[in-house]
Amino acid sequence: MLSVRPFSMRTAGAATLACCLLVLTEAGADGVREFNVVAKKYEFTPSRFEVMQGETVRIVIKSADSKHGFGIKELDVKTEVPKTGEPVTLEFVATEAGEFEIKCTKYCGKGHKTMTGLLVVRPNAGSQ
Ligand SMILES: [Cu+2]
Repeated sequence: MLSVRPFSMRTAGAATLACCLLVLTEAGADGVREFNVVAKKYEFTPSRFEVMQGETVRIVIKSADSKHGFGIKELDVKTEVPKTGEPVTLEFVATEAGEFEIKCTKYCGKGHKTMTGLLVVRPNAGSQ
């Protein structure tokens, strides 16, 4: 069950949220937290990513329409997402706890500026 998308719907209610928190306790079998993301005018789906500090995060992202970008400035993470729909994989370690804004880094039209997401890195209990 590695391809479960724990944070798929932005309309998630309380029940779904409780379920998500359970999922959050299990990283993938290889210790990597993987998310499959679709970029589409003008949103990322899912758009919110929650990981634990110290985890390796793998984002596999593809576009459903035009060229997009996926960037987290504070973490020096940036990639282009081609319009062909070819998935792009990026991987980084969430060394710092906090909330980091995700932005589309390629101009993709009128709503480009609103094409954002959020990476939430929860602190490890022992690290504070
Ligand atoms: Cu854009």
